[in-house]
Amino acid sequence: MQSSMLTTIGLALLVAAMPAPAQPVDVDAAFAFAATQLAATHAAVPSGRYPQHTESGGAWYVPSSRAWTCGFFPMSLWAMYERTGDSAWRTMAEARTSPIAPDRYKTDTHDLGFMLHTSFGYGYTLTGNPNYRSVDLQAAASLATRYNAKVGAIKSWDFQEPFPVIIDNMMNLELLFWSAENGGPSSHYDIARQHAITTAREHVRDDGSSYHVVDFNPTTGLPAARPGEPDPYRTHQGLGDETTWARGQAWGIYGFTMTYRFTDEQPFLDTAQLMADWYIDRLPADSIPYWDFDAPASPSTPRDSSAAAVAASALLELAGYVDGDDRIRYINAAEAALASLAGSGYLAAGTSSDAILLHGTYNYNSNTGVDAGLIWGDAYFLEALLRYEDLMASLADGDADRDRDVDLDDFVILKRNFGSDGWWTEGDFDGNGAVDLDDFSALKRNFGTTSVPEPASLTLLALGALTLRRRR
Ligand SMILES: [Ca+2]
Ligand SMILES: [Ca+2]
Repeated sequence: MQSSMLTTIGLALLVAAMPAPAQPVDVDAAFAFAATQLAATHAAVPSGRYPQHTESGGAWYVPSSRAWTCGFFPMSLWAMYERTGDSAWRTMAEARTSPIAPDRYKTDTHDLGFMLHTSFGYGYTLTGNPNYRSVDLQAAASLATRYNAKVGAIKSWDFQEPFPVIIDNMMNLELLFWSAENGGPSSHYDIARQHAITTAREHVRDDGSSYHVVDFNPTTGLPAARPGEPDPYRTHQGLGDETTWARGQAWGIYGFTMTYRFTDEQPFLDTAQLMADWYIDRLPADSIPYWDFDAPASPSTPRDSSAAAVAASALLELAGYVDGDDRIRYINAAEAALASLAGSGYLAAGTSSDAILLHGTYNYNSNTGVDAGLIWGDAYFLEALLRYEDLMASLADGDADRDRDVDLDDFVILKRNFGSDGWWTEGDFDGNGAVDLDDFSALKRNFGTTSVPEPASLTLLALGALTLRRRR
């Protein structure tokens, strides 16, 4: 009787002593919540309507498929299909993709990548459906009609004439690069590349921050103030002409990283890193930017969680193109943002919001979707989570700092945390929540896969192993 009571107390103590999940981002929980929200949205929103931003009370505002945001709901559904392979998600994604098809002939917007490459393009990647490819190629052809060779850029908007180019436009280049590789004309590659060159030159400031809008004279091709504006370098959705609108900065990081993916040209990588470093250095403690980097840092200033989601996804791709401390910095920054987004402060779980994420800012200046759920924030959050899972799965056991080498730096990390609770970046490579001898064995097995072998380190490792044994 007494002994069984002791056992019960012992078990209770054991349970109480169990550490909270040590991993910074609970990817499974985030996807489980996303599944609930997306299925509910699919059930509630009529065919041909698309969630864009949440209104007061948390319900989606649902414009038609003519809205620039129509591609992000199918993108979210395709992301669920990519992760699960569940045909139910594919059926939902297909149902939300097909009504967008007529938009492939639109030539009055630069947003064709946002509308069709997220839906038809992503669907083509996952299913190989040849009709999807045809639709996406036509969208690329329509987008290319907006290119002006004098300016060296695609015209972004048909309002605010004569020729505005916005940093967001970088995102739509992926459609053109993809087209050139998938049966479209090679000129699509040249157009996208030249647009990126022009944007790097005109929109990105020397310190890595960015202008939202630059106006051009379509005849001379030079930056020129439009009627009623003092300067061609200005903002539309930001706080001021000389400030940095948070989402614009995120679109830029993503756009130049993606452009490097297709071109392999160092200046695009340099631009992506310049913008990324500027962004990371100026984030608040929770890694979610205020809607504009020059907005006052105060509890009442709206954040833009969607900028954080876009940037996190971009930083995870960028980390794949660099080494050493740069790679570690980008992974850590993306992870910190995802930890906040997937945490109780930003995930909409337990609220009345129809979205996955809270606290986005669509357009502060027009008071549209301020402190709201934003469908593109949700979509890029899921993309970032998928990239984060891929990254973690790609690491060799022992690579605690995630720089692709298993070397002395990793051993020092493991040694510091040996015998403690932890997760990967503390040295828990087998995921049992403890940094222990099994993890040390895994590190030892892969030790020296470093590209620059350090002869002395193996001796140090042996010494370290002795220390570890003594501590046990
Ligand atoms: Ca390492
Ligand atoms: Ca372990």
